[in-house]
Amino acid sequence: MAREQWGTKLGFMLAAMGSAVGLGNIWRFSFVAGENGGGAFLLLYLVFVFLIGIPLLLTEVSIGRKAKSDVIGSYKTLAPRTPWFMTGFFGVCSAFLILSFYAVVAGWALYYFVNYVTGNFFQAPAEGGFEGAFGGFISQGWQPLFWSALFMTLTIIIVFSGVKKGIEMANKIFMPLLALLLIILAGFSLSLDGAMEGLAFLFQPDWSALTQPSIYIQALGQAFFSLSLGMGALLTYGSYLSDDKRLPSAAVGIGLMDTFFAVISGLVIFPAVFAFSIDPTSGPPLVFITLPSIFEQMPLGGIAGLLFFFALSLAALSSAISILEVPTAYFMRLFNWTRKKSSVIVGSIMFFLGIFVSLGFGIWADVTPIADFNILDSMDYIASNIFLPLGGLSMALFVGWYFAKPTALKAVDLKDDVFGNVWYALVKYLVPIMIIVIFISSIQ
Ligand code: VAL
Repeated sequence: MAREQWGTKLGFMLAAMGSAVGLGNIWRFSFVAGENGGGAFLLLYLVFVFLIGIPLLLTEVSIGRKAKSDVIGSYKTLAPRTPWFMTGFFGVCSAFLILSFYAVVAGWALYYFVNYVTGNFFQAPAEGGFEGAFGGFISQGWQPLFWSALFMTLTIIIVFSGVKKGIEMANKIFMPLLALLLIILAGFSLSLDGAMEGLAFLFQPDWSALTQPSIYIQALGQAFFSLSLGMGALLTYGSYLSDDKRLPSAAVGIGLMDTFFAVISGLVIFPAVFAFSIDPTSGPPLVFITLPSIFEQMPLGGIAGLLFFFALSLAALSSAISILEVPTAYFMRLFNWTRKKSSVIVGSIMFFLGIFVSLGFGIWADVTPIADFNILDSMDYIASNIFLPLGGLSMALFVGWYFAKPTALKAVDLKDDVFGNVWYALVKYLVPIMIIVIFISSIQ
């Protein structure tokens, strides 16, 4: 069977941006930044995106394009009879962990969307406000599971239809819509009383936060998560790309777009967080409490909320399909399964794992696998802060040290000039050193 391919480079770009821009930029970025001091976190995050993220993004896509195989098969093709294929296992494991909780949170977004359709959330519930409404919803057994199942079903259907067309099209419309809505929301949020405090929180780094080792690993994990890096999604998407498409501009474009969405969501969330006296360290529920409070105050806020949660659900969907694609492609090759069989089995396993995540907000709220982290936070920590960076480290070592320099440069479409040499030096030396240092210091 001929390997599937993207129609055009634009198609690939849109799919890769669709993968990158998702709950990570809005939901995860806000609460991780909120928990890690705001400004100092943002600064570190930006440094990591540019020095580590974008160079590795280019690297990851190029490995897939060169090998034309799944995340494990690619390393086996490029480095036969060596242990480099283990790099791919980090990707597959991360994909399983991440989509399991991602689908739960995306289910929350769907639930919010529907509550805006019915008008339920136009106004805060008299008792407990949005905080109470959200807490009440996620702590139930069946309700959140239903929404998560619905989201996972949609994801599976798109992946097994093999139609990137549909999602390419949807992204073309909804990414600009999401961007537009975020810009309007940021404008509104900034006009609230007390907004300046939020701006200061986000843009005036409290330098003392930098003495905390955990902020480095958190910022690194966020850069990987948000760029869809190290989970094999970009590698797998790259494998559907023909050799004549140039990569460097695509990688920079994807990285910049993703960063734009993160910064603009910061501008929406933090002014409002301070204006409504919400605790910035509220963790994963943060945006689900803050956003409805903004919409409630805004003229035509109900409509804005409806559009926003619709666009957010779609952004989550275009990210989720890229994660599901990773093990789906791997099992298709490994067991000779059809696309349909592979995606249904993998997706169902992930949904099953997600049940634990969801119940971690209800009857298993006191289950804390790591430190005082609940089930979602624990899975997220292992995947985002450990597996993704380790996969990235291994990938950098592979291209920097296993490949000869001309091979590495050719793989990413760079020449032996300034750009080529900067990229090469980053991937060969700086990226591995930075990741190792951050790891060691975070363990201490
Ligand atoms: N990068 C996406 C996001 O930020 C997913 C694939 C993790 O939501």
